Amino acid sequence: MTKTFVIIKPDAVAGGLIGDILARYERAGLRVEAMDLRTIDGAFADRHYAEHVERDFYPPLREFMTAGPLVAAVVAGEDAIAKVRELNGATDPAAAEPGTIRADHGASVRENCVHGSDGDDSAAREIALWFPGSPG
Ligand code: 3AN
Repeated sequence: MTKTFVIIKPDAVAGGLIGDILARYERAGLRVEAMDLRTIDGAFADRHYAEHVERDFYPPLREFMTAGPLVAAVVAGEDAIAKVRELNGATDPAAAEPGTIRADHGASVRENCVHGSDGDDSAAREIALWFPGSPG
């Protein structure tokens, strides 16, 4: 049993895709353990994307991620980290496998609907950042 951290990004929330995306995770046998609709500020985005803050693509990503509400969630199950990343698809929706969330709904590398932790360490770090006080 593992846990991962998921964001349903502002583009997907605005597009009415919360239910579709959560249904895909649940149909894969995963379960939502914590979930919150919230709008984050730039300082919080900088903490989540600490490894990207110096990158050229970061300022517009920061703008996008703070522009409206997103859904933050802890998703749990067997191989949760890998399963979520498989369901999400490649970062670039144009390169994502057919049937993945990003292939079906993503508009661009930036506006790609979802985030999923990329490993055990990032999952633990992100769960602690977004849901402090949760058992992790
Ligand atoms: P993933 O979310 O697929 O693990 P990361 O961690 O490499 O991808 O990138 C984090 C986020 O940064 C991506 N989800 C995407 O929104 C954005 N991003 C990554 N690379 C680029 C890029 N070259 N141009 C624009 N946005 C990018």
